[in-house]
Amino acid sequence: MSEGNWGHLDKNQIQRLEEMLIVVDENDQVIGAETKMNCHLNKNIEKGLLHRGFSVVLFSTENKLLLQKRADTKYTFPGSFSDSCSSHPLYNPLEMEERDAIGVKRAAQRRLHAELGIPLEQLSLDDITFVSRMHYKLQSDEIWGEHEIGYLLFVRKDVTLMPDAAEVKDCIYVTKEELEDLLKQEAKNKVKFSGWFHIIAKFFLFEVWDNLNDLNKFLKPDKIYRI
Ligand code: DMA
Ligand code: MN
Repeated sequence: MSEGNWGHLDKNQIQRLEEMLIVVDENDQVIGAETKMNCHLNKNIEKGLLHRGFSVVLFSTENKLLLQKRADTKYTFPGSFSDSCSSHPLYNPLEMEERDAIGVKRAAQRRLHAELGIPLEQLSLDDITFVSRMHYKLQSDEIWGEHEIGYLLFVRKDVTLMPDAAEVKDCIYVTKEELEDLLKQEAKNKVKFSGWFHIIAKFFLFEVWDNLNDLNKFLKPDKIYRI
């Protein structure tokens, strides 16, 4: 594999490629398990391999959105701004429990703690709202990509942050106007955003932002948006 696509990964990221993820069909039914590495190789995605993931959009009580800038060592979209925290539930009974998306919420709580250092006692499973699911396919580079049923999760809480530099390069809270500004800067190649953040921004984020006190109309747990 060429340096640019593989050589930027550090030991932590290489080791995490061994995690076992949940392989699903297009209706999000579990059909097996596969390593994180195999799930994210374009050559397997081209054959249809699909897995379960999640993205958390966390808003402060002042209505600012928490963005993270991914570490330069991430396998996909290194150095890019993204939602507050995205990752994958693992292939184990606790994170596969489907009632009220509780397994995915457990995975989100685990990663919000690991990546952003949010203390577990500050963020309970009840603080996490499952909004809906999106099915999308994205290329990061020639080698790596995403093909997921992604659970969109919403949190509105003031939390303490202590980001892990091995995962997160920077964390910022933005207003809607500041995010619009950053997205304009991307057009000038000054900053980058992850591919899935663009999907979330286009289909949910700005509308959700205008309705932070009443999310009910967005809650569609049985629907899978095909993007
Ligand atoms: C991937 O996030 C998940 C989605 C929803 C695109 P990530 O690459 O940060 O995941 P991980 O924590 O497994 O590296
Ligand atoms: Mn993924």
